[in-house]
Amino acid sequence: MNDSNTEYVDVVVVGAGVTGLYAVHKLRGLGHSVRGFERGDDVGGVWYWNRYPGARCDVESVDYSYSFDEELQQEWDWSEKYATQPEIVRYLHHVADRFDLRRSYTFATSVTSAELDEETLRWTVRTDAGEVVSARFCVFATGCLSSTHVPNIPGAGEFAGATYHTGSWPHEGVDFGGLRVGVIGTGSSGIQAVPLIAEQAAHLTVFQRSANFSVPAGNKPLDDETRRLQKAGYAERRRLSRLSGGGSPHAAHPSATFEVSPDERRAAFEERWELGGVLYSKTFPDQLTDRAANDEARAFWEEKVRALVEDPAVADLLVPTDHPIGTKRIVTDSHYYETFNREDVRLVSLRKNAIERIDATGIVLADGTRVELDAIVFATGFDAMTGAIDRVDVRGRGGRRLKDAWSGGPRTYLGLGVDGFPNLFSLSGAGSPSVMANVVLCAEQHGDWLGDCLRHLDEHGYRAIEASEEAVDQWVAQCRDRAAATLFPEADSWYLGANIPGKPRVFMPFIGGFGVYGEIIADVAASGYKGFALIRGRCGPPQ
Ligand code: NA7
Repeated sequence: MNDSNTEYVDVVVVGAGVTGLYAVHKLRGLGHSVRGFERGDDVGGVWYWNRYPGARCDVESVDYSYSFDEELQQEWDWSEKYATQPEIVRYLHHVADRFDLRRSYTFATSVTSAELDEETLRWTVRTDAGEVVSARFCVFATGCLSSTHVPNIPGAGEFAGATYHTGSWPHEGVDFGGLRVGVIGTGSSGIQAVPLIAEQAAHLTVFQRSANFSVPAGNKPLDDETRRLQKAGYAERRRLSRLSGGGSPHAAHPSATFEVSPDERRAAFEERWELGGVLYSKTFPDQLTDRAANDEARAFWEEKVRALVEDPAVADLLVPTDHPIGTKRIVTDSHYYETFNREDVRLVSLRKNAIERIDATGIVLADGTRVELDAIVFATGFDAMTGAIDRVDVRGRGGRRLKDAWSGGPRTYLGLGVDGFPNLFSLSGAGSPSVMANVVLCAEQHGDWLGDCLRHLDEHGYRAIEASEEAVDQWVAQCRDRAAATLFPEADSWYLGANIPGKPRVFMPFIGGFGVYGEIIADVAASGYKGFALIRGRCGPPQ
């Protein structure tokens, strides 16, 4: 029955980040009616929320930009090698304006539930604003790092000062001038924020549970000539990126670590160090699979970092001992290590002296030391990959909740489909390479695949597509086995859900590389969508 309060569309897209925006553009361009919902009051996704000082992308700006439109690619000028959060938001606003994407979205509105009607195989999507939309396809582009994690520290509610989480930073900004600030967490967010907060605050205490590997970005302004060359070389740059492991044009050294002489090895590490940041994880192809090779990379890193830190005792604390280099994403920093040479910055290792509680005036450590604070910044990360989708009450066949289906870890086929949830797609999420690659190209890869898939369904008279249980089992096993062949499982990372107490320890991303993954999903499409059941019958809204 046609309910007058219900809007009927072909596709609902949840999320207006990099991935959702492209999906809306692509599917609209193919003639589908699309309704988008976004929790924030404008486009941007992760870049809308993560406005902390120092927030910056760790993929070079020339690569962290859409490739689908040559004019867009040529007209946009990035000002720095690594773009800041405000510049990325400006870029996404530009994209939204240029392709008139906002008209498809309702902002400041969260999707609360999505329920399958098993008879029509349509999805009824409800929002916190009371809207009800019936969609043939329900597409989650909810991001991998959008559900913030605040640890449960006793007494946190008693703190009289201000508290912030890097992942939901006040839009009006924060003035730390004259304040005693504590930052808890030394992942990407903490490491990026610390140097800037140190510049502002009267005193900064950094509370580090695990030391992290970070490599200076080597960030710099881009001049006109560099931009001209980058734009002229875009076609080749994108070609190489699409073949690559990480969605950028950089390839590892052609030889394995110990196939080259010590001098050559050192020169290769030096070159990668100069390239900057996360790219250091791929100097040699065996760096993340062979422990001895990894140790070589780690030793070079340690030498570099110890040279930046004046106090050897502080350097000792900053050198990770609990995981191989690169098995947590290497952070891309600007002056992080040098910040610990400041008189007004102190590093507290929580491994040596844990946080016992927070009270009205600060943080009390296990040895009884009290750190008096005016503000606490939680840089404590996210319920990654599954947190955002878990917030929505998604019910598939037999009323089964997605959350229950995923209670042992996310289960997808290709990161795209889920058995028991026909016509539901997850883009750039669990089971895909997005968190290990350049998410902008991942967004295009998934958006294009989805567009082709929907066209295939329509052209062949199918109303629905549903991953088989067997294909899902095999994909989950493939993601697990590919990770098991590397050093990644040795780190307690968010890739494994290890940062969230009680979360099942399952390796969630596809680690085989962006290019390899692209071949796999293209092959599935070319085969007529093997691993999926294609379901015949009438589609479109009920009469
Ligand atoms: P991350 O990388 O998950 O980092 C979170 C940090 O917070 C990390 O240092 C954690 O230590 C620390 N943490 C988490 N819980 C606690 C508690 N209970 N006590 C003390 N410290 C804690 O999140 P980010 O936001 O920095 O970065 C996320 C991604 O964004 C990053 O990987 C890039 O891809 C971009 P731990 O290491 O768990 O011991």
